[in-house]
Amino acid sequence: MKITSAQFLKSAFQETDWPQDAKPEIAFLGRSNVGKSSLINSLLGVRGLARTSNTPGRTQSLNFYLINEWFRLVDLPGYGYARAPMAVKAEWGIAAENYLAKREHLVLSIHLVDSRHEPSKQDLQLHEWLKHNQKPHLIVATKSDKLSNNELRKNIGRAERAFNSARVLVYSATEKRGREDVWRAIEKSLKS
Ligand SMILES: Nc1nc2c(ncn2[C@@H]2O[C@H](COP(=O)(O)OP(=O)(O)OP(=O)(O)O)[C@@H](O)[C@H]2O)c(=O)[nH]1
Ligand SMILES: [Mg+2]
Repeated sequence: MKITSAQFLKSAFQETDWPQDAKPEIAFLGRSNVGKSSLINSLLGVRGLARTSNTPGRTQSLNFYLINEWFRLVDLPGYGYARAPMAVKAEWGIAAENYLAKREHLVLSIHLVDSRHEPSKQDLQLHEWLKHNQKPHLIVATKSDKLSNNELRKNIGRAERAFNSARVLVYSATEKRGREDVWRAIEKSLKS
């Protein structure tokens, strides 16, 4: 994919703020701090378009990015940040679930998991939900640069088993590893 334009459109805190036209959307989801915003930036080849931080739970709203005036990337709030207040936790969940359940022109959900850790209960639940609701999805294991080849192979195998043999794609935002694979999946979803 050749990126000719990439722009931040808006942060949506509620459904009425979602963009209204029917451009196709690709959503990025996964636990807080897993690397959603970093993956978006590395895909686009820009720094700082999607805000990243060392403070988990930074992305609390749905953030929409318009690419090539054609489709949108959507950075969803992360789940599973243990130290968030209950009310905030509930709100994150509702905003993201509502979007996933309702958005008609959502063509692909990219589910990020940390390559270093075993998939959490919430990771498995989300995967089951996507499958059950027949949402086209892709599992991507982030931060692969933090592991040795051996550890990586072991952990990817473990994740694939946990996700019932679904393919888990290896990614690193810092090394741009996996970038072509993710773009290929996005392009395919835009064509179908
Ligand atoms: N080494 C390495 N660090 C990464 C990678 N991806 C993300 N990080 C780091 O992980 C931290 C969290 O990344 P973010 O992209 O902000 O994560 P997020 O999922 O958007 O987090 P929330 O918005 O809080 O849900 C940052 O310090 C990133 O620099 C990667 O592929 N390799
Ligand atoms: Mg983020």
